[in-house]
Amino acid sequence: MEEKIKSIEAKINAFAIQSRESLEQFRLQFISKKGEVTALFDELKSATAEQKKWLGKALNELKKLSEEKFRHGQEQLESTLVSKTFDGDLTLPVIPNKSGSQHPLSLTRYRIIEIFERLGFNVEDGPEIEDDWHNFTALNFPENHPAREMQDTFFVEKNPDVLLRTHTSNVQIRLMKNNKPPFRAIMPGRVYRNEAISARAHCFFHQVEGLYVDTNVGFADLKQTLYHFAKEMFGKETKIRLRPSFFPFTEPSAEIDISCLICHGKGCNVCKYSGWVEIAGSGMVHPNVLRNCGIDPEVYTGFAFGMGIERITMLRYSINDLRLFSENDIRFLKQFKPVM
Ligand code: 2NL
Repeated sequence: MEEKIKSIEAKINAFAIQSRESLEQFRLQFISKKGEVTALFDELKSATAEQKKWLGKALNELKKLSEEKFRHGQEQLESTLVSKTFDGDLTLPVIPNKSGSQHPLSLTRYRIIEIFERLGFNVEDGPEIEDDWHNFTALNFPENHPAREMQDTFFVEKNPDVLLRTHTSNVQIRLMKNNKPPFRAIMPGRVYRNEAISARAHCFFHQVEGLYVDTNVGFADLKQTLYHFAKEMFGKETKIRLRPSFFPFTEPSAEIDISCLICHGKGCNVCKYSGWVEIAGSGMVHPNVLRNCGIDPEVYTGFAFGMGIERITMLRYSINDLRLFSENDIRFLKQFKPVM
């Protein structure tokens, strides 16, 4: 055993690491699972307790020697590669620059912004920590509405209530309250709801809301704007369907469905065999909401809508689990467009 250690030590010291190939050769011969140093550790098992004392120490030193030689060789190779690259040999391959990629939710957000900017919508931003008035009261939520409950909303403080916004409508309220119409804007941002995490729900997600307030804005404007959006986002063959709905802040209200991109109406898993997929909620801004923001509903009307960025991204890239968006698994993230 002592002889073996000496001979391997000599081999390590004599080994010349001059290239990537010899570095790998060194690793295989000494350090890898089947390497000579590793093999000695296996032999250690059959040594007597007395032998183990000094053998263990000698082997650990040998191991350290091989690893240090490997690391040193690696550093030398890298620095010669760098100095060669800058020493005038322009034919050497470049050292690859690992760039990251854009998050799929960002890619979708950018695309949504692009579509609405071309229709003259501004992008607005606001706080994620909000008071009760901007998140609920101004939006015509009744005092006892279930969304206000502790089970549905994250509270930062109670009485007076401070909470994590449950939608980005608070931005529209601030916009309308502090400015004069007309308004044409979209509000992308993160929102929070007290829900158990699963493939279909998360305690935070992303939304884009939109608002158009002016004289003579009607339901036809809402319909045409969202039809245009659907065609730009999902392809010009896309059809839309409006279904009656209810929100405290709009009247009338409608859910917006698009024709299923996967089966084109034939029926599939994604559309639950209906041929239609819900992408947004919408409606004409409730006169109470306009009044709450100091806007005369006899003069001005408007439409508003809200959509989930996760949902649109899942449809766009056929992603079937919401948790992928927040796990930061590099194998998922690097499938999307690289950062330029
Ligand atoms: C949905 C529904 C919607 C709005 C959001 C809104 C905001 C103001 C006034 C009126 Cl300040 N409406 N926002 C309107 C209709 C629907 O979102 O299902 N979102 C995922």
